[in-house]
This record gives sequence, structure tokens and C-alpha cells, in this order.
Amino acid sequence: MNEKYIDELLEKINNLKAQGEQEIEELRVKLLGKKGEVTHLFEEFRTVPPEQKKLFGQKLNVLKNNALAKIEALKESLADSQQGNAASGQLDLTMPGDKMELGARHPISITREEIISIFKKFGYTVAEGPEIEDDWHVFGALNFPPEHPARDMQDTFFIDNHDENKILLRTHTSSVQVRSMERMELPIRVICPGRVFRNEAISARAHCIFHQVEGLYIDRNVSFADLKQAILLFAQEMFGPDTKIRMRPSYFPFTEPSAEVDVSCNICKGKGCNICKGTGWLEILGCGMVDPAVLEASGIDSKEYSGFAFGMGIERIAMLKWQVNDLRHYFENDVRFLREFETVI
Ligand code: 2NL
Repeated sequence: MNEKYIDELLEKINNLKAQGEQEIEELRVKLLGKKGEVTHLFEEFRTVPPEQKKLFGQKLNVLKNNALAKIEALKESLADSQQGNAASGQLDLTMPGDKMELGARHPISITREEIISIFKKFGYTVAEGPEIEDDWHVFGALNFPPEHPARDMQDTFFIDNHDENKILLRTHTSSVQVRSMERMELPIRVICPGRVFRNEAISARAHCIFHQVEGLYIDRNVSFADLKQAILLFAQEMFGPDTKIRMRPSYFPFTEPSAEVDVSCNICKGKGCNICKGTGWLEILGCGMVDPAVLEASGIDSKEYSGFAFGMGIERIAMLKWQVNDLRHYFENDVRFLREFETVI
């Protein structure tokens, strides 16, 4: 009895292939029949010296079980392929399948999800709302004076401009936050991602459809320091732990005071390059303390509660993250652009 011979036979059995019923039967006889190779080994086993019986006994059992299992497997796959042929004519089920083309996630989706997941960690929940809105939720409740230019046909797409309460495409997702203030119990911590529309000529830096994420936090004793810390933590999660922020005074009708926020350019590490136009800083968002008139418009007592809000363009954040130099790439769906994000999870 030879150990190597048994091992080789085992390997041969495991690799066996057979086409038809007859071939399988021939294989069975050759291995397990009265004069088969495996049967013969079992006969030889009687002459094995007692001290080797354990080793060879085990090996022969493995061999026999494998041979039986292999014959069964061959019979089963034959039956399967016959069934397939009967059901579908001359289908060859052993043919390789069609290649599945995998797409890539769009950079706007990747960026939106990243922003949302950061604020979720801070305890914010996501709120969504309609893209077709009324004048009150887009302008009125947000302290836009009647003569504000955003209310003009030049800046906003109107669907119905005749009624008291006009119907239009939202120009920011603040409308969703107004709806949250109207409905939700205090304190409120929401993040509102969504598509917004502005009547603008399309260029490398502007588009009539784009995406925003706005955030709102309202509670007792919310201060500008809370706003600054929230924005700093967000910027460091998004752009790296060494990121610095700076705030510049600004103006929005719905916040007072208001600020624009820049992050340190992590391409040149603040030294100045063509991405940050030599300044070392990149603008990422606008923010401020919610104007008391805005709180009151949604039925929140501004003597008891205060809050902060911020808004950012997803296209802009994604441009900074991947150095996209033209906004139009996002909307053209040129696969050469989209494929660049195949490896980004
Ligand atoms: C920007 C600036 C901003 C807000 C959005 C907001 C919403 C409510 C109340 C007060 Cl309900 N404010 N949103 C505040 C400051 C800035 O966006 O540059 N966005 C792209």
C-alpha cells in the first residue's frame, strides 16, 4: 500500500469530468466496481501491518467517500443541464454569463452623503420637502422684504406668479427648515439636503439647477460660539483634522449676525496656489444666528429660543474636494468624467 498513490488518486477523482450518463457509469465501475481501483485498495488493506492500519484506514475512507460524492455530483449536474436544455432549447448553461457593467456614484451624491453623515454624528436628523413651493416658505417666512431682488422673475422660476401666494421652484432648501420649525417640537436639529433652482445663465461657475445642504439648530441659549464650533468640527471632518476656519461678516435676510466661512486651503497648506487664488483660503458656506423675526414667523418664541443656521452648495464643496474646474461637468454625464469616481466609495 502506497500513500502517494492514494493521494494522487484522490486528486484525480476530485478533478474528474464526464459528459454523458454512460461516461459517468464507466467512471463508477472503474473506481468503485468489483475490480475498481478503490475496491482494490480496500482488498489490499487487509495486508497492511497493524501499526499502519489507522493511517491507511482513514485515507481509504476519505477516498471512497470522495469517489461516491463525485459520482453523485456528476449525475446531478448532468440532470440539471438536461433540464435546462429541455426548458430552453439549445441553451449551453456552461457558457460564461454577460458581463455586468458597474457604474460609479455621482460626485454630488458622494459629497451629499458625506456631509449628511458628519451632521448625523452631531445629532442632526435629515428633513426633506417639496421642490415646488409657495412664496411664504421660500421668502415670506424668511424675512425677505417684498422688493427683494430674489423675488424677481430674473432670479426665480415662477410657476404661478398671479396669486397672493405665488407658486415657484425653491431657490434654497431653507423652505424645508421653515416647514420643520412649523411642525417639529423644540429643540430642533435638522439638516436639509436638496435640489434648488435659480434663474441664472449657465457658466463654469453657475447653473440654474444645483444642490444645497442647509442646517438649523434651535434651542434655549444657542450662541454664535456654538455655531463657530459646529462649523469648525464639520470642516475638520470634511477636509482633514488640520483644517482651520475663518469667518467674515456677511448679510442674509434670514440671519443676524451673518457670516461667510472660509477653510484653509489644504492643497497649498495656506501658502497660496491657483485653487485658492493665492489667498490660502477657500469659501465653503454661509451662516448666522437665525433672525428673531424668522423664529416668530414660524411660531417660535424668540425671547425663549435662539438658533443658528448655515447653508452650503454641494457642487462647490465637491469642486474643492476633487478640484473640478467647471460646474457643467456635473450635469453633462460624460462617462469620462463620471468614471473618475469609480474608485471613490
Ligand atoms: C449660502 C448661505 C445660508 C441659512 C442659509 C437659514 C434657514 C433658516 C433660517 C435662517 Cl430656516 N437661515 N439658512 C442661513 C445662513 C446662510 O446659506 O451661502 N448657501 C449656499
